[in-house]
Amino acid sequence: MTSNQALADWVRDVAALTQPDRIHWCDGSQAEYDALIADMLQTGTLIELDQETRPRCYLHRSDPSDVARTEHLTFVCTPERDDAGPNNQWMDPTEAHAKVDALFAGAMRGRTLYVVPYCMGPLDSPLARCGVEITDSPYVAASMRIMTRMGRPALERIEREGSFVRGLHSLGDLDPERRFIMHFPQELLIKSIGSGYGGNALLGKKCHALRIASYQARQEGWLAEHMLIMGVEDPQGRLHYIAAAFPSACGKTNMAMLIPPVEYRGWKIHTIGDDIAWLHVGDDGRLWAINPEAGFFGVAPGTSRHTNANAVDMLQHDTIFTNVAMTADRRPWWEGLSDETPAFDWQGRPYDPANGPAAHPNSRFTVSAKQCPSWSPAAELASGVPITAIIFGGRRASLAPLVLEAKSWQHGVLMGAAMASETTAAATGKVGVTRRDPMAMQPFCGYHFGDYWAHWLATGARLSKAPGIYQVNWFRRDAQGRFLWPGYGENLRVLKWIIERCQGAVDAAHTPVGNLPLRGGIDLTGLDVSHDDMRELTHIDPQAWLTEMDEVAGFLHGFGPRVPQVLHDERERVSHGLRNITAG
Ligand code: SAT
Ligand code: MN
Repeated sequence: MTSNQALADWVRDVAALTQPDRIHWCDGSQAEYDALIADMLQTGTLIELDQETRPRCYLHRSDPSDVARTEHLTFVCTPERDDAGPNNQWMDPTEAHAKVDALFAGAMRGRTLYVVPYCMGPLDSPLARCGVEITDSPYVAASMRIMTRMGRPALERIEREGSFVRGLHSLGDLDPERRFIMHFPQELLIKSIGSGYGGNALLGKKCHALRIASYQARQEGWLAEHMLIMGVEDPQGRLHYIAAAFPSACGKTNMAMLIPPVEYRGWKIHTIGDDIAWLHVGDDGRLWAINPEAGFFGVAPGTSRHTNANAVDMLQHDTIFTNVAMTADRRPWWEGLSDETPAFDWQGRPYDPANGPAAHPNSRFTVSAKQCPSWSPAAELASGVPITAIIFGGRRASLAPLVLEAKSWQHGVLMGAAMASETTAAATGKVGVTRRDPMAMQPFCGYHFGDYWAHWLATGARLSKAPGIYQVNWFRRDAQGRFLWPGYGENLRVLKWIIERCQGAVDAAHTPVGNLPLRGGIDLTGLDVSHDDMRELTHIDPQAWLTEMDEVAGFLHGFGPRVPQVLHDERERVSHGLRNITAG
């Protein structure tokens, strides 16, 4: 099956523990994918959508208790508790292995064990890394073919290089009481049981490409981040690549494939990735990024011709939908798509508004990135793409302005560390609660945040041409709860300002919390945003920010002595400046 003895031994040992009926080594071929689909249609794991209008589109309905990431069941298991940090749930590795291995024992009886070799990043890229996921879920095996470079070529690279991240996954009995997502960074190992949901089960994604990779990246001198990557081409044909971090379900997919407003003729968006960026310091002193993924696992609700026409186009064929609703003629449907009324909700019940939304708020589509009309072949470049600007964003009804520019790399790291956002349906738990989510990595950083911020600072010090760092907020509301900014394609107006700032082409208003657009700095041509709203969006309230900075101080101190002093100093600089304003 493989010339890699470690892999062969591991598969043998796992099979001895889990007792599958069959073992299948995935080659990643179309025939294999078709067979997986046929099998799932037969067992009811997939439902066929209307093949006439939606060729090769299928619907998967997950267990109703298994619809989002379960952060409270996710652990980082390092020998030293402090290495996982207060930002992770920790379990002693020996205890964690014993606990999950007991659940894995016999878990695959009656099922097929799929060996899924995959590569995160272009197959020929030195920045890419390989992994092997063992799973008993054909839905996971098929989804991994969409989301990663899966199959033979990945196995060949593993056989050449010898190293790979191991991920063991079983649906188990889907009981939330027996669900664990365990990470063993030192062993480059993941064990996940009891969930078939994307972020818990497609182990190449959050488990490998963020939690394990962030740990590996620190050791090897790079960064694994929860960021989209997009190219913005201006009418002069100049291409500027942007990496932007937002928490789950805050619009990364929409932004990555943004459609320029009509006034922006000549501007073009090049989509590289919508969720994860691996960032490396290049020999030229610039920061270079690859998207380790090959597909999108995007949030369906709210996606429409108006908000994201590129996504609607790419979802017309060859897509697996999870937990969306269905119309009477078997087309996928979700809230915000159209004013039609669906026939069936996400659980397959006849649609009744009394049961809540028709599509689950965290319902998803899984689709190859190449199907996106704005997908860029630069996503396949072994070198990655050079980054002009880094953006941190959150969902905040108040306080945070539309855009803010960091004064330096250190200040930008503080900005990222201090990010806060309202929680979304992407994780189980209450929605709409504002929580700190540093660099949008709260659920995904595989080690202590104090060490992580120190690593960010050290990375910046190696960049002679560091990207500018910005903070954005598309979700600001007025006292009545109305959004002040239209968002979606109009966000290009903010990106234009950011690019102009990076080129030194426009001035800004300097404040202690960062630099803001001057009046007229954000182009509003053709846009229905009043000057009062724009002032509100590009203005900071020093008193409220002083309170915010006090909270940030407390938050940083909560991470103890591993937090770099530079961050405390930077925070004090901001607070001091704000005190001068409020006193004056
Ligand atoms: O479920 S995933 O973790 O893959 C998506 C997300 O929450 O960002
Ligand atoms: Mn994400």
